[in-house]
Amino acid sequence: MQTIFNTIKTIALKIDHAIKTEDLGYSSTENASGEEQLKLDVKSDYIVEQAFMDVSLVKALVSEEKEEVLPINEHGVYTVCYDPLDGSSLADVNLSVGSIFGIYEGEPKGENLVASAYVVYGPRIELVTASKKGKPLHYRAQGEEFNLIGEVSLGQKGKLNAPGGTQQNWSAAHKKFIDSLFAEGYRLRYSGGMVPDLHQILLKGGGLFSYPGTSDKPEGKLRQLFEVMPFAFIYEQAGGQAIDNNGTRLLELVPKHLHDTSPCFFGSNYEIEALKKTYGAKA
Ligand code: P6P
Repeated sequence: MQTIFNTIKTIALKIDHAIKTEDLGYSSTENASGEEQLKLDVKSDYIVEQAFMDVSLVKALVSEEKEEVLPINEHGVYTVCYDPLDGSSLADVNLSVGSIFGIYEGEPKGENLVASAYVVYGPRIELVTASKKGKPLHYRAQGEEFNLIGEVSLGQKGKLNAPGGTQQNWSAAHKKFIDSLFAEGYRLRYSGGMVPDLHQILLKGGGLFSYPGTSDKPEGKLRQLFEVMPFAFIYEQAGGQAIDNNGTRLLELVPKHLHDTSPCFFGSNYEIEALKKTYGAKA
């Protein structure tokens, strides 16, 4: 797996350079989810594809920016599902954005996720990697080197609340729950970038990130294979929980299509248990 993580480090440096130097305008194309692509989305996807092209362990790539699976090596072991530049539309207002990677052994589904990683492109480039052994590991780039900062561990209860989705389209139960956290003194921390928002909760000891099913997006907005499950893996390895609106572990999801989404809740144990209680089984 280290070969794959090292490839992600190379990718991170190249995408960071692209963010800092390339055109932030829109291309004339759309991704598989019908979202208009930035030139940066296309460039970042190309950087990832080229980097993994020569990694013999990789059987195939699944990108948020591509409709279909891209076969790489028929003798490979892992399918890498990735969002090359999540929250890319935030780049032109100079907010942090990120890349997300899920590494699956066999059919891409929750139970086959064996490792994941994400990169945050902010004031510094930061990387978090996770495998089935031990806590996630947090790295910070210094020039071309990624220095290990330490293990990532979620507290039992946090202070941060990152409520996603258009509030006027939340269910009454969801609004009641989110307001109850604020009434307990939680602080609002939501940038609209999944990667920095979840990174902040992980590093600041805990809290809740939620992107529920809403009246306009009943199945949520975030994609199972390359956004939801890679972070679910990291949150669980860090000692937290990650569930859907039925209270099911996100790592038990089996997507029917590559670009399926899911309502998702990531957090420390206290917040997730409170969520389950408030909603009963259906969150
Ligand atoms: P909303 C960015 O477009 C993204 O995919 C995630 O990074 C982020 O968490 C979410 O959408 C934000 O969506 O509807 O709250 O603006």
